[in-house]
Amino acid sequence: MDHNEKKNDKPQTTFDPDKVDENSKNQQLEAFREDPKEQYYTTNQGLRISDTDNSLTAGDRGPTLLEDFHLREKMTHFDHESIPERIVHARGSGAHGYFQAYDDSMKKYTKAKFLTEPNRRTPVFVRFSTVVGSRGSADTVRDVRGFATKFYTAEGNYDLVGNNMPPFFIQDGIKFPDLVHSIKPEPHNEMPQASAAHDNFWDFASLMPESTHMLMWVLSDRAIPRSFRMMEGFGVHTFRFINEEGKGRFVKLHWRPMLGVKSLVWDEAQKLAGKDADWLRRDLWEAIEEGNYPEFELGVQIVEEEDEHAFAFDLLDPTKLIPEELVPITPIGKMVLNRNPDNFFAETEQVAFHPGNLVPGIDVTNDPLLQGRLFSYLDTQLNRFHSSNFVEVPINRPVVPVHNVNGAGFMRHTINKGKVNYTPNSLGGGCPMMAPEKMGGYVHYMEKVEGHKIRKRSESFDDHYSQATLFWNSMTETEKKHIVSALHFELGKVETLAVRERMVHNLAHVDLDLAAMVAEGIGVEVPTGSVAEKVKSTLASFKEKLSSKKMVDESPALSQEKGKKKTVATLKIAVLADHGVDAEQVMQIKEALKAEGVEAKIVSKFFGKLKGKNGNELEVDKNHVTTASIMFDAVLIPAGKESVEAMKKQGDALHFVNEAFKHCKTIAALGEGIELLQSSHIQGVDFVQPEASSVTTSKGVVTAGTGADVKSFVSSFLESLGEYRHWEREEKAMIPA
Ligand code: HDD
Repeated sequence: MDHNEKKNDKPQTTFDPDKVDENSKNQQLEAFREDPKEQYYTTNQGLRISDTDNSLTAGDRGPTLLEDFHLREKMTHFDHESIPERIVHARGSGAHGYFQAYDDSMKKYTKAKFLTEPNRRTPVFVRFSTVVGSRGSADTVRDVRGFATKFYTAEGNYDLVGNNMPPFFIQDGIKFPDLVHSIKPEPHNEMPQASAAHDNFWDFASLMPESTHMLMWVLSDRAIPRSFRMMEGFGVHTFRFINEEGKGRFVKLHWRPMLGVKSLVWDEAQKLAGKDADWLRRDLWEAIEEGNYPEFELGVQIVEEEDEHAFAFDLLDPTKLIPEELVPITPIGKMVLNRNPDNFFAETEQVAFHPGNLVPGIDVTNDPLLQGRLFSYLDTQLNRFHSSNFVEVPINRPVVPVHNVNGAGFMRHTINKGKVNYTPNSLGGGCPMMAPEKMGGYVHYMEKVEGHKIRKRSESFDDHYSQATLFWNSMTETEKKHIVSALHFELGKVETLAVRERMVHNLAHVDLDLAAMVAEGIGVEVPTGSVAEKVKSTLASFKEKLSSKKMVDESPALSQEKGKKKTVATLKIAVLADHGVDAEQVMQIKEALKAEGVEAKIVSKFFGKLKGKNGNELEVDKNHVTTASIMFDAVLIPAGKESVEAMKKQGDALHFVNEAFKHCKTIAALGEGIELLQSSHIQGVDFVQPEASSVTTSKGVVTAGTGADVKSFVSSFLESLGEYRHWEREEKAMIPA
C-alpha cells in the first residue's frame, strides 16, 4: 500500500487525455477493419483458397471427406454466427458521431470534462431501438424507443442509456422481469410479436397503477415516431452532478432533436410495418449517407439538494418527470451523428451499454429502478457474449488505455505484460496504481445513508395518477383523441373483460372523461355514481396531502403539438407524374425545395423517363408498386394535362392522394394537377381552381393557378409542410385510408 501512495502523485502514463478528439474512436476502429478489395480469399488462418464452391470428395460422385479443413471451418463459423439477441431492445440501429459542449458553464455543476470543454469533440456511438420486438421485427410498432449513447470520453466511457419518453412503467428494478414477461409475446404461443396489445400486458398494467403515467406516453403519438432523428431522448432517472468542490446536485438529462418531434399516424405506422419494416433504420441510414446528419441538443434540469423534497413527487421515483415549468431545461451541448457503422454485427449488435459506466462528475442516485439496472446490464452482456471480455470488442473499448489486473477469460485479447496480476504488489512496482481524485480517480459521491433493512416501497412513491392526469390535461384535443383511439385498439385486443374493466377503472383516476370515452369503445360500463365519487375523493385526498409541494396543473411542454417546431428539412415529397407532365415546373420546384433541405422524388406508374410537355424529360425515382404515400411526408401534383388525364385513370395515383389526405399530410396541386384532387375520393374540401396567378391554401391543401409564380407556390407549400399534419381533416376522413 505504501508503495502505491508514493507513486500516486507522479504523472503516471504516457497517454495524453487532451489528444482525445472527434476522430479518436474512428482511428481506433481502423486497426480492426477488414477490406477484401483486390485481396485473395483466405481461410481464417490466412491460407489462400482456390475453390470455395465444391467440397473435397472421394471421387466424382463420392462422399465428402472429413479432412476438408476449408469446408469444416466455413461451416463451423457459420453455425456459430448468431449470439442471443438482447432480452429487451433487441432491434436497434446505430450511428457514430460526436458531442460538443456549448461552453464551460456546466463547470459550476459537474467536473465531467466532456460536458465542460467547448473545444473538445467527444466521439459517441448511439443505438436507437424498439423495446419489445425481436431483432427482425418491424420498426414502426407502437412502443417505447431506446436512445442509448456511449460517450468515449478522455476519462473513460460514459453511457447515457435512455428512452424517448421521460417516465418509466415501474418504480423498482425487481419488477422489470415481470414487466418484460408481460409485454413480450405470450409464453405459450409466442404471440403477438412486438406489441403490447394482448391480455398479459394489460392484465399486468391494470394491476400496477404505478405504470399509468408511462402508459399515457406509450398511448400517445410519441410511441410512433416519424424518425429516430425526430424524437426526444430522456435519461429518465434523476442522476447526480458533482463539481470540483465535491458539491452534488440532482440532474435530469434530455436529448432534443434539432428537427423537432414528429410522429406517424397509427394507420401509417401499421402499414409501414408491412411495406417497409426497416422504415426507421433506413431513414437513419439514408439521412447520414446523404449528409443530413441527425443532431440532438443535450439539456439538463438541475435541482439543488436542499430542494430534494420540495416537489409533489419524489425525485427518486422514475415514474415521474420534473415539469419544465418548475425547472427549466438548460441546453449545454450538441450531438451530431455523422457516420454509419461499417458492420452491423460488429458495431450495432455488439455494442454493450451500462448505466453504471460513469465518469468523474456524474453519479447515480438511490432511484430503486436505476439501482436494479446497475446490476442487470453487466449481467445481460455475459448472456450475450459468454465472457466478461466483451469490453475488448472494438466498439466497446474506451479510447483511453485500460490497465487493471482483470486478466484471462474466454476470448481475452489484451496481452498483459509482466508476472504480476494482483494488487497490492511490490514486484510490479505497485502498478497499476490507484489514482487519487486529483489525478482523475473516480470517487463515489459521499451521500449519507442510514436505515433499517426493509422490503417496502417508500410512501413518497404512492401517488400514481397526478402526473398521468398532468399529461392528459396538457394534451391538445387531437392528441387526446389519439390516446383514446390507441386505448380502443390496445384494450380492444384484450379478450378478458375483467382486465378491460380494471384498466378503465385505473383510467378513471386519470380523468373521468377519458375513462368514459375508452369504456364506450371496449364494451365496459362507464364508471359513474359511487365509483366515480370514490375515485374523486381518493384523488382529492392526494392533492390535499401534496398541496404545499411544487407542482403544476398543466405543462404545455409535454404536448408534442403545442411545442411543435415547424422544421421542414429532410422531409420527403412525392411528385406524382406521368408523360406530359410540366417537367420544367417540376425542376424549378425541386430546386427551390432542395434549397430548404426538402427532397422531392418523382413517383409514377413505371420506372424510366417521362416525356415532359415541352419535350424535357424527367427520370422516375419510384414506381407505384414499390412505394406508397406512407413513405412520404407530403404529395405534390404538378401541371400537365396529359399527365393528369393518365393519372385520373390510375387507381394507385388516386389512392396515393386519398391516403395522404386522410393521414393529414400537406397536398399541393398546380394547374391541371388540381383535377386529380377533384377526381380522388377526398371529402370535405372543395378544390377550386384558383385564379390563374394565385395560390390558395385550405386545410393543408395548397392549389396554384396555371400562371402562379413558382416562388410563391413553394413558400405556401413550405408553410403548410411546416405544420406537418393538418388535424382539422381527421374529422372529415369518415372512411379510413
Ligand atoms: Fe434497460 C437494454 C433503456 C430499465 C435491463 N435498456 C436497454 C436499452 C435501452 C434501455 C435504451 C438498449 C441498449 C442498447 O441499445 O444496447 N432500460 C432503459 C431505460 C430504463 C430501463 C431508459 C428505465 C429508466 N432496463 C431497465 C431495468 C432493467 C433493464 C429496470 C433491469 C433491472 N435493459 C436491461 C437489460 C438490457 C437493457 C436487460 C437488454 C440488453 C442490454 O441491457 O444490453 O439489461
